[in-house]
Formats: sequence, structure tokens, C-alpha cells
Amino acid sequence: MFTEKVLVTYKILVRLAVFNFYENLMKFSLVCFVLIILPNVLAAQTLKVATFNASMEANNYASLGMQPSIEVLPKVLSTGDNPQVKNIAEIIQRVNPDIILLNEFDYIEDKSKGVNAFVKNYLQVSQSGQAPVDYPYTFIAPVNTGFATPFDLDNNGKFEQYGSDAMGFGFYYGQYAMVLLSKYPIDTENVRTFQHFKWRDMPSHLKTSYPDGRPWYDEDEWNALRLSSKSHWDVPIEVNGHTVHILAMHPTPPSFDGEEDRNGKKNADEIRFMADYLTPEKGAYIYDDNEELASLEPQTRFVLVGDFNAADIGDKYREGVIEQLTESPLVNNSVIPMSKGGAEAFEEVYSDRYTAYWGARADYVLPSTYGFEVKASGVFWPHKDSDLYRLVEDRNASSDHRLVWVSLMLADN
Ligand SMILES: [Ca+2]
Ligand SMILES: [Ca+2]
Repeated sequence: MFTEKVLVTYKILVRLAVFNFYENLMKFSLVCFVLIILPNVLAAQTLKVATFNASMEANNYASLGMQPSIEVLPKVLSTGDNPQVKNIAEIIQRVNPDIILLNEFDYIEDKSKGVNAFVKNYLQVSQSGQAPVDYPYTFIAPVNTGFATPFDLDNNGKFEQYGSDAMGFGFYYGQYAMVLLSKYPIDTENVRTFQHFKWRDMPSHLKTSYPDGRPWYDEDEWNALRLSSKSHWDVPIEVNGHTVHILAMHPTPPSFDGEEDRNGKKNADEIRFMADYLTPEKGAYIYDDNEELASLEPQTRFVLVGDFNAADIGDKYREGVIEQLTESPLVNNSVIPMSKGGAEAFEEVYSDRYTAYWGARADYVLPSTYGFEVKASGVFWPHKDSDLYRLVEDRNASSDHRLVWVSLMLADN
């Protein structure tokens, strides 16, 4: 009797112990999942991509008393104490994108004095209490801006090498260039650049003529003229086992010219070039700077980024230009990034989409329809009552453009 009771009690105790063990194991597993596995799963799938015409070229630092040249930006980046650049860094820290293109960041061949100095001395330093951000992977490449030519490209009768006579508008070589910063590794081997592609090699290109029909460019000029005003880039980035092609450009503004509309035509064809690059059919004519034919394959994840200088509505809109991208079935323009600051700064009902303080949607982050879901987006443009308005309150606070960002979920399709 006694041993039977002991045995029953013993069995009950064992069952309770086993039950507690499994219950605790379940709890422990759940805690592990929430604390360790879940953040990695989420991090693996979400990608925040931004574009920012930061306007960091040499004209921005008059207080230094230096003539605009390629020497100015390295000086600014070496100190970490320029208020305008600190504000630009604070904006980036607050948005904290995984990948960001900066337009109008001079081409400084020695990265340690250029883009990497910006990361080290500004982004990795807390600005106004914000968490520092790090971008271990950066990409730069030569550009056409300020690339001297022997031609009179603006036909003002003067051969000035720079300014409007340069291959792309610029007063010194490398002005208005661009840099790409990434938290994820860049597949450097497979980067393609299109700095050298000649405008004449684009089939059915737009023609620039005087009002009486004579060609604007003479034969030597036309044979030498490159299409890209800065450069066009395809930079593949490895995001947790997925390749994402960052397609970057900064087409010339469709202004600062005459009736011939040479810059308007260039802007339209620079955008067409990138639209053609998205498919092997349309992009069959495209060659890269290694003189190899190149275009994207079907079912490729890409994100178009940059100041495209092409409004989609309003008085700066030009019919048929930005639609080459925004109406492509390959491109997802269904979610338009917006801000309260833009909404209140202009009368137009659509000004909540503006990305520049001169009133237009000029800067774009456009993901491929393939492989992504848009989760959130925005334009960093605080409204006047915000504490952050100081970051955009005038031209010298940061830039004449605003940072645009899109958060993407990598979908399997
Ligand atoms: Ca000429
Ligand atoms: Ca000239």
C-alpha cells in the first residue's frame, strides 16, 4: 500500500516536472524568437533607400573665403564642424537609410578626403543627440561635370572650357558629382558606369537645332558629346542574399538655355537612357564605360535614385519626360513620398510631394515593381512649428533639396 502511494505521488511529481520543463522551454523559445530571431528576420526583409541632393559642392561655403574649386569640399569634410554639413548629417541620421545617394557631392578621387571623411567626421559623430550612422560601403566614380572641352557648346562665341562649355555643366572638374553610401556590401565587380556613352549612339535621340532648323552642335562637337551630364550608374548591392541594383543619375536641369532647348532635350534623353536600360529589348544599344553592351535582365530588383530634374506636375512639368520612368510597368510609382513642410510651403494642392524649395518633385526613389513592396515613404521637410524646422529653414541650413526616402519589403514575387 505504502509503496503504491509513493509510486503514484512520484509519477505525479514527474509529470508536473516534465510539464513545467516543457512549459518553460516554450517560454524560453518564445523569448529567443522575439529577442534574437525576429529582429533578424525583419531586418533581412526591410530596406530603406534614400536620395538627397545635398548641395555640398564648393559654392556652398562662402564663409571660408575660398574660391570655388575641388579643394573646398575636402577642407570642409576634414574638420567636422561646418554647420551646414552638420545639419545634412543630422537629417541623414534622423532618417537613417540603409542606402543613400547624395547628389552634388564633388568627385574627390581620394575617398579618405571625400566620402569617407564625410562618414567619419560627420555621420559617425552624433549631431544634436542623434545616434551616429555608419556606411562601411561607398561608391564614387568620375563624372562629366566640369570636364573641360575645346568646344563652344553654348554657342556664345567664347571657348571657355568650363561652365556651359564643359562636357557637363560645371566650373571645375568633378563639381556636382555624386556618391553612394550603403550599410550593405557593394558588388564592386559588377558595377556598371555610363559616363562615356555618346549621345549620338542613342537611336532616335532628340535633335537640338536653331529655330531656323540648323543644327546647334557642329560635327566635331556632336561626335564628342556624351549623353550623361554627370554619370549614370548601376551599382549592385548584396542585401542578405538578394541583389538590389541601385540605378543612379542626375540629369541636367531643363533650363539655362535658349529656344534651342538643348538642356531640356538632354534631360529627356538622359532619363530615356535609364528607362531603356531596364530591359534587354530597349537597352540593346547601351554600352558601358568598359565598352560592353549592358542592360538589366528581366526579374531584377532595382531602385532608381537621384535628382532627375523632371517634375511630374505643376509649372515645371514637361509632358512625356518623367513618364518614361513613372509610367513604365517595371517601375513602382504608386506611392508618392510626401511631407507636411512641402504641403504648407506652397499653395498647390499637390505640393506635399515637392522635394525642392523652388517647388517641384525633382528627386525620386522609384523601386522596381518586381521583388518589392513599398511599406512607407516620406520627404524630410518638417513644418514650420516643428523643432526640426531649423534644418530646412533657409538655403544655408542644409540644401535647396529635401531628402526623399522609401522603405521596402523584399518580396518573393
Ligand atoms: Ca558650338
Ligand atoms: Ca561658350
